[in-house]
Amino acid sequence: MNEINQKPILSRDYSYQKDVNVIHLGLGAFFRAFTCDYFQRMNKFATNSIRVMGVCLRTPDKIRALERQDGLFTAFEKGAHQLSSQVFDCIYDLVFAPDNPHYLLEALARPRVNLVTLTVTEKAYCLIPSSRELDLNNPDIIYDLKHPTTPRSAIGFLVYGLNLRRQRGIPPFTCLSCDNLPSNGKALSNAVLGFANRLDPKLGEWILNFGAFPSSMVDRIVPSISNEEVNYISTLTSYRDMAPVVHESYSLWVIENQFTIEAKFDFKKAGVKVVSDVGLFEHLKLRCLNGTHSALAYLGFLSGFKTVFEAVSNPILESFLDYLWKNEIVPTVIAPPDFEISDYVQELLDRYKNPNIKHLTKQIAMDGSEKLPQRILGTIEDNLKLGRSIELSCEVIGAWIRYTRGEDEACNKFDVMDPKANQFLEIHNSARNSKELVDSFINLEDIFCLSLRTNDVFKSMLEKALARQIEIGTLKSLKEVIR
Ligand code: CS2
Repeated sequence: MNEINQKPILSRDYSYQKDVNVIHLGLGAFFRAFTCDYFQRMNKFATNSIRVMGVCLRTPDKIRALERQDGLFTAFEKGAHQLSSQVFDCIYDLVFAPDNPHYLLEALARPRVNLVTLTVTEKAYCLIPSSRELDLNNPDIIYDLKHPTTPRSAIGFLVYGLNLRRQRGIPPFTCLSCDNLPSNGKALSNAVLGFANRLDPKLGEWILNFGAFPSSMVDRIVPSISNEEVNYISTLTSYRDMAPVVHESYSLWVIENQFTIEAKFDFKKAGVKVVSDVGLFEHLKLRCLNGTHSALAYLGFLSGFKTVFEAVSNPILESFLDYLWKNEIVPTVIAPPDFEISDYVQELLDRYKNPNIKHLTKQIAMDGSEKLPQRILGTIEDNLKLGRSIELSCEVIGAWIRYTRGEDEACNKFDVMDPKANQFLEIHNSARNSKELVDSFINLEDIFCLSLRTNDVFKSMLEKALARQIEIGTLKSLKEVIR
């Protein structure tokens, strides 16, 4: 056994209570590095005011790791020039839902639990991306409608938990989405109400009348941690942590002031902006940050850059990003009150250039079919309506189409991580040229809304970008459009 494995693991030095008041679905790195950071700050003001039950719905690894260390974990903040760490202790109970769905459903029905937060990623909302309605053909939704005691999806658990509360005369909890979806509160209520109404329209009405689904904008770059980093962290600490997270220094959380009366947490004290309308913040962040993140992911990955830092260090990609922001993205967003967009964009570039954050382009490239509508396609739609340029955005969509083939420019093959990966492969196998590829892709109704599917300018611009990238390669193609 090496020295690291012999180290003690993290543990609490007292016997702690598992009487949680917040349930969080999705124990990924983002929740632990972002949401937990705010919960920790809140707990500094009122001791243990937030006690979280952490839930995983798909894989048990994180639960097992955190169970061994009593829910504690280390958060490493990596600024461009400094490092600091903290042990977070706001998670008090842990559940792998498939192991014990009954325990989770009963927890959701506990009167003390009045807030449920979610970081489950876009696809777990089971919505049709272009219409944002519940996808009744989604296999998990089909299954969950038939299995009230053993649901699989976040939506199924929320609705059956709410149903128990209604039957027992307990008011609903607030459902707070922390995922990167536009109007994520609305998206979540669409999914929950869509499911509840199928089950029992009276339940749907009760949730609509008494429930709350605030939208929120979440912003912090949290790359997935590598084994080397986990080992490195162990060398810095006196213990072995099996679930540490790394994150940048920046963070911003804006939440719509729309909670059930029972959920009285003081988010403001922790530095959260609580506002009446989060729309402008979401729009700005999804387009300026996530839009360019996806741009760097596809364009960078195809060109052989493994991380955002490597990609943005390439002068062509950096200039491309600058033009993309200035010419196509920023003109489509409106600044929230007291917010300077140019400062945000400048700061974004600095954040991408943080050499200590190793954010893999392949991580961001995942699930493009779910991400692109809100990140890039909305920008294209808005610019088309006003007759403005869409040339640069089309380079991004062109790169995404090439990425979905599962081969980079150096002919390295990779697995495309996307719910529609098989469909993409079929298209690539049958299309004979870039025109046919574009035709088939933009006819994917779940991704491209009607106005884009039927827009000739978009189609021809995309064909041009794709054909040029295939012919001369990504970076040369970008050089042509930023001249
Ligand atoms: C990223 C986001 O993985 C991705 O798709 O674009 O997770 C991004 O890092 C965060 O939204 C930053 O706030």
